[in-house]
Amino acid sequence: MDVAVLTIFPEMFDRFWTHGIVRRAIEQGHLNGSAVDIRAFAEDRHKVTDDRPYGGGCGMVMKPEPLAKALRAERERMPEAATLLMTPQGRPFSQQTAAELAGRQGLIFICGRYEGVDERIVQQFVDAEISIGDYVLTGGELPAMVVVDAVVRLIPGVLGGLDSAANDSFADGLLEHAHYTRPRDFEGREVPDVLLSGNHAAIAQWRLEAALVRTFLKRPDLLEKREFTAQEIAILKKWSQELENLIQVQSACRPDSLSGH
Ligand code: 9D3
Repeated sequence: MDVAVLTIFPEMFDRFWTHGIVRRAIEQGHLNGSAVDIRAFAEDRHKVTDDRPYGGGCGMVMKPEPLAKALRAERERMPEAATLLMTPQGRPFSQQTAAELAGRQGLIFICGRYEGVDERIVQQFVDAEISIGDYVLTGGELPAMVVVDAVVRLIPGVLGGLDSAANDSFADGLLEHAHYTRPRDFEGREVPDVLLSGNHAAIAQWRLEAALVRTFLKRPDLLEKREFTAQEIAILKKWSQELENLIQVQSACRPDSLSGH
């Protein structure tokens, strides 16, 4: 996949391309990433990329001409690419959006700064507007890194068998179970016995239960959107039965349990 990020701060990406999975994807030829300096496409002596808004008001707007020049250059280099504008007004980014973008041959990101980009750039060039969430940042560079990071690991071949994207918790709508490594006893806290049992069926069952209970406690909204498997329904029924039993035992032990309350 070809990725070009149009920005007035290309140096922000220098460390991004050279670490972890992103770096490996580049080394293995799955990703060709570059940050393009919008300022290099400004034609005036001072390389100006912003200007005052028509109609007045505070703040500045990104000028259309340097952006259009940069976009045309990148589109010529990668004609199949989708052009994405990072903006607080965009569609909320999700794992599903990441999966859609991972199927593209190329992506061109426009990182806004100041109050935003001239609207005619949006009309003429942009295929989709993306936000990474409802909070205010100072520009689109970190959001573009977030999107590239989430997309790159979904490109076939980028993740080995070790941590396959198919096993992602968000791919099946549950949070992940807790993880443990050595030592078995860390400052008095022990690893659950079942994980040391070597019983793979029991371990798989524990992991599913742990994922379900964690999702129920931390992100109940994820369960509402989701279709349970038969195995999960069996687990939920078992909990329901255990809670019923607990209530029965409790009420049977109360001093007034024979008085009909
Ligand atoms: C003072 C300016 N704002 C009025 C509330 C508008 C505004 C413009 C530009 C606010 C933030 C920004 C810079 N942010 C981004 O470019 C951005 C962003 C974000 O702030 N939050 C979540 N996702 C994104 S994607 C791009």
